[in-house]
Amino acid sequence: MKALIDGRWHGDLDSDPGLRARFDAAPRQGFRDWVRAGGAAFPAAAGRYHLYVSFACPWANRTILYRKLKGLEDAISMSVAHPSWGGPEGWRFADTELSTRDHLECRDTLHRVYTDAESGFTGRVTVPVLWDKQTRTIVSNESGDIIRMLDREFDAWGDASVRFYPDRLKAEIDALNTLIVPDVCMGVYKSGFASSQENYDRAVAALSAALDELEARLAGRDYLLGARISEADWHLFMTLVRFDAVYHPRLKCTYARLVDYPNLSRHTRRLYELPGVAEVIKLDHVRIHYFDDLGLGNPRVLPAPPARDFRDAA
Ligand SMILES: N[C@@H](CCC(=O)N[C@@H](CS)C(=O)NCC(=O)O)C(=O)O
Repeated sequence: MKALIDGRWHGDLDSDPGLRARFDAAPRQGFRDWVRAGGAAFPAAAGRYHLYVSFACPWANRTILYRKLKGLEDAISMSVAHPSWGGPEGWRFADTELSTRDHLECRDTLHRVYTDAESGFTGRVTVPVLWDKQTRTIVSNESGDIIRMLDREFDAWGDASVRFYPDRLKAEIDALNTLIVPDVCMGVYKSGFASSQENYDRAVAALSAALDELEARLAGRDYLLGARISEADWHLFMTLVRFDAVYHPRLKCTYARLVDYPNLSRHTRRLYELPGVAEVIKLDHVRIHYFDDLGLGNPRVLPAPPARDFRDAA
């Protein structure tokens, strides 16, 4: 694990059990402020906010996607970290084919962005980050909050007709998210990072039960709510578009592949083909990231066998 403790960067916490214990005991810090149209602390504005992202990360990728679909590329600037996170510095910025420099302050690592915002920060250094150029701080490092800000707070500069979390559908979307986020979006990580066979078996069972339920729900429907695309579709999409490339082979989600689910495959393809979407999905970044050193220290956890065996009819 890599993290900041009291503002000091540690590129390999697990090599020092004392430090790791200190980190585990420390209260977690994070940034959960909110940009609001007409707000006082962080008012929505064009040119004021900046995203630090990685195309490899599904959470950051959602913010990149919303920025694109809401037409906010001119209003909110963006720097892209290199997909290879496994080195001693974690997320890094540089002008390369796969990354950009930090356009704002030429910092070469994301951990410097965090300590510039909070010099004594303790916590993991994650993408995405929404940075406020005016107060030189991080507004939020929680993608679920950031996409909702982009969805409605920047309408003066973006496409107000695009809305993925409308008031009248919030309850239905929240109910779907309650299944999709913990069992699918997080489920692939719970599977891949499980440190015991028991935890792995539980994660992979919950994941496949959720996928079966969503497959059934999508029978005869274009999107999870019917004809209208919502936030829940994008949560699901960001995981499924990576599924066969990395989650199946690398995070031991081996029970079935996306292509084994006709409705989920159709749903993923339908979203992928919408204008603007394919441009922000970069499977080369995704593959580099997930086959990099992610600290998957569980070689003894045995992946599930495929659900479909050779006796199944073709
Ligand atoms: N709560 C965060 C989680 C983001 C997250 O886990 N990002 C991963 C990449 S997929 C990361 O930056 N991990 C680095 C680390 O944990 O040290 C969000 O949804 O925004």
